[in-house]
Amino acid sequence: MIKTIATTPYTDQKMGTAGLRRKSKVVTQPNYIENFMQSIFNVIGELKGKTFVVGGDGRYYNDVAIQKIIKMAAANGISRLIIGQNGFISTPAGSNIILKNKADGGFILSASHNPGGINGDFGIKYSNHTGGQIPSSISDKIYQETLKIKEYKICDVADIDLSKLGRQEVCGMQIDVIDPVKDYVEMMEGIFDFAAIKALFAKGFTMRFDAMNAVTGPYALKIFEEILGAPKGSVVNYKPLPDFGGLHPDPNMVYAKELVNFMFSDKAADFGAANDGDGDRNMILGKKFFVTPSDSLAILTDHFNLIPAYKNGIYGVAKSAATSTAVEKVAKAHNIGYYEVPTGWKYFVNLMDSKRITFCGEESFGTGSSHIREKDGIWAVLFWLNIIAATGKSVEEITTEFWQKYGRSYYVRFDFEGVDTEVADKMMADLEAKLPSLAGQTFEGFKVSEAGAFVYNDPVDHSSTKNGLIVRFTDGSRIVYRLSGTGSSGATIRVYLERYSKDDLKNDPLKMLTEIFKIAMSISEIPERTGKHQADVVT
Ligand code: G16
Repeated sequence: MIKTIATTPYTDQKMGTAGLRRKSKVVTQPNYIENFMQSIFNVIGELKGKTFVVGGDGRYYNDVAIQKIIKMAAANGISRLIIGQNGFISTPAGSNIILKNKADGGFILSASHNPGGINGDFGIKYSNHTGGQIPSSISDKIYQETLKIKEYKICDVADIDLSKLGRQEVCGMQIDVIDPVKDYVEMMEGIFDFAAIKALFAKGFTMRFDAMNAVTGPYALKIFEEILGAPKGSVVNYKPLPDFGGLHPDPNMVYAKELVNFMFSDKAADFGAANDGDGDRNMILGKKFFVTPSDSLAILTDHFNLIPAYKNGIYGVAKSAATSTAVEKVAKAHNIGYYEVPTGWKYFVNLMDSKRITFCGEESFGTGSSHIREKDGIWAVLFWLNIIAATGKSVEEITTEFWQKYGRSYYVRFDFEGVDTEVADKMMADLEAKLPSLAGQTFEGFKVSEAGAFVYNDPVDHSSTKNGLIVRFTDGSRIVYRLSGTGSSGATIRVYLERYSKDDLKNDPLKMLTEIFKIAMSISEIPERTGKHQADVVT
């Protein structure tokens, strides 16, 4: 039943910040998935005896791609697949399943926060035995393989029924269809004080969790409503849909509009949160109050001792370079390790495995800990609920007290989308060449202390990665420029701005960053080069 099929390479199968992400219409071309998967299998080499986890966020084409992966895995000699019921597994739950079962890796079919559907995006995140996504050294090898692929192997059988839990066999390979929620819930119960959070809801505390018609709906219903007793109706948009019901499942102030409007209305709940398509991103809101992801990481870290799993101490904390420096001050105060890495959760994996860090987070609405090797949306929400339960304070009070203690890092990200790739690359190259000469110069009253490329030297595997450009000012303000690695067409230029204030705590971030924004535009020449005088998305 095993067939070898001839194929020709696609030249666009290079992975980005987190796996392969392309338009659905690209991925559905003949042999596109087959070429990519066979290239991965070829690079892994010996597959006999190996176990992989397979699932996805339920977006369009997940069902078709999962069947292809099962049949190819069997034909290539993989011994066992662990698959989420009906093909569903969130990214954080997938990482846990890999670690718990000591699997050799896994495939989560998702384009994360990108829209789904035939006109949306599709993607594949590939993790190894660490439970985290593969390092660039491996994804580079896979890309090289995709350029010379000539054939793939597939088992010629009917589609496999993934609706029933339990064991079955396909072409000599064992398949275990599992409940994707159960292990994840157990893990969360082992980390947080569920009794305290339950008592909080019993006292009348209200929340709204927006699953954005994506994968976290079943997880959130089970945890927040069923187990913790949040009022029925607290979890909204909980049914995963192939096109996310037309939503753009990116939990930020722009795309989680429905939740934001509710939380900024007079009917607001005490607490609001949203997750993205595959459940690894989170947004935290209080009543008429937004917590930036950078502040959220710093606040969670500052309160580690309130959480049962962390109360005996944490190793350290890491953030991506583009994330604000708020957490650096917390790390100093608690005298714990502090690391700055390139954008991409995979860069945290070595730090977690070597016990250098326990927490990590990014400006892109990602927070997590070493309980798994991916960021974890529901974990972040439970962490906040646990802090609220333990302190009896609101989201706004917790955040304001944090600013009073450490000062406030005003932070805003500006995205310039759909830029011509050549224009964006040239802009970054020219800027990199120009930056060192800016040191010592003053713009709009801000003096540049140093400027140049961000280079990360991994302390564990000693690899070196260049990611983005940073301009630092003498007062602690910063501008970071990067090209996004998660888009599916064209280039997105991200400009991240930060300004620190010790005592001006209740100002408007955009107002505080007016001058820095002007400087960022003038030194990069983004308006002149792209024709865009305003960012497409501001978060
Ligand atoms: C992925 C990565 C994150 C990264 C984000 C944005 O998240 O795992 O580490 O911060 O992309 O990357 P970029 O700025 O290159 O678009 P996700 O949630 O999309 O998998």
